[in-house]
Amino acid sequence: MSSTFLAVGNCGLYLEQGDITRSETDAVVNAANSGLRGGGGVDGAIHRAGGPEIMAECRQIIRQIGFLPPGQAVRTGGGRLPAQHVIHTVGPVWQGGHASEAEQLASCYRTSLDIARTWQCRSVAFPSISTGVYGYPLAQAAPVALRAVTADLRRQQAPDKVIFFLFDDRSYSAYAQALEQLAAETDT
Ligand code: AR6
Repeated sequence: MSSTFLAVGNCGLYLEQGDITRSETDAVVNAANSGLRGGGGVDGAIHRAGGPEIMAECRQIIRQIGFLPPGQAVRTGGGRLPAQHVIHTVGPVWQGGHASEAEQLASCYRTSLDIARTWQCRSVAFPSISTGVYGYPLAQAAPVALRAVTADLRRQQAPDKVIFFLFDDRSYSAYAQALEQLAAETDT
């Protein structure tokens, strides 16, 4: 287990390798689909670990809003997860990079952090949104994700702690490299 850290004002951004369902942050973010139907990857893991209450709330939300567009986010309770809140966001499906994928991906992180602040979360865990089933290349997604979060933390100075839970070595390395690059730019 290795970890990496960047201070952003009074807030801290951390990279950890591991399973987000074990995160003890106030909120965890789910890489969902527009129907909030559950699925594979991190979405499947969150629903399995959190139990049926989360899906029941998702169904209720979809009855109200129809579908959740890419870049947007909604909140449910955490069910049996250690986290009290799950923030479900829909990443873009990679289509080659010219279909506003980067803007939509950045928006996932910003809108999720907005919701976390609304619920007074002091700590939030993110997965690497869109880089699994949705096919967003890791080397391109990592800097978009880290820049979106650091810019937002710099403006808002909350939540205190944001952790990226990277599931595998490849994801962890891509984010560690992107964070190093960002830290170097911030220093200069
Ligand atoms: N903890 C942290 N990260 C995880 C975990 C976990 N337990 N499990 C997988 N990952 P994906 P997407 C990583 O496919 O690309 C679903 O079916 C995974 O290794 O979960 O946004 C939804 O229902 C990868 O690095 O999300 C949607 O239909 C990252 O999480 C669709 O997939 C994201 O991979 C969303 O696709």
